[in-house]
Amino acid sequence: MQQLLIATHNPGKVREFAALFADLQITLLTLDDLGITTEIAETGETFAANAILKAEGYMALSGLPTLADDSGLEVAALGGAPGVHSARYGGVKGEAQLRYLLDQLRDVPWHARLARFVCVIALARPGQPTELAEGTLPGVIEHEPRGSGGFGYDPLFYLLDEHATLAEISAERKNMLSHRATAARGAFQILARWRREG
Ligand code: ITT
Repeated sequence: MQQLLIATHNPGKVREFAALFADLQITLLTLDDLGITTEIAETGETFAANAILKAEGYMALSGLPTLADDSGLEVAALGGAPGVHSARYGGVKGEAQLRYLLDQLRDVPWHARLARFVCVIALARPGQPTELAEGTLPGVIEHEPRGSGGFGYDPLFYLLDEHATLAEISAERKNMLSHRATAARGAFQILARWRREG
């Protein structure tokens, strides 16, 4: 196996995967590189179901071994929301989405703001069963956004061990400890085996 399609429209994820797979001697291609503009609907109710839908859907379109992830934020005080709906939570994007989440947690004190990021990576290749790797990262939802690194909910996600939000630590540090990094380490092992198999 020489090439792997990283099937995401999120440039933040492309950057993180490129760094996480830098040591793997495989050429990483993006949907943009292949001119694929099709959107595969994420209709699953779990991260795994959506990751599989995307990996198998984009593999069918490209004919290439394909990696897709589904990831999101689960907030305990919101019963696990936004979960698989993280990307479109509140029907808004960017800063407005952070404000929307803060509004939902307006009266929730520090000790009850427990949350976690979840990432499930699906790896699909033609004619073989799709394989999965998972990672999670626990944290606490801040009262105000802090930091400018990362993407999505990072400025609100406070890490107790780092005394900082995910948007305040370096990209290198995020890529050591994030939910996506843990899942990517599992995916790395799967891809190394695929390479050995040819
Ligand atoms: P693709 O489906 O094209 O990969 P997406 O952004 O829609 O891109 P997801 O469906 O996996 O990706 O939605 C994940 C959302 O969860 C993402 O848009 C962020 O809002 C949030 N999220 C996931 N990982 C994150 C991270 O590391 N830091 C901050 N927010 C994250």
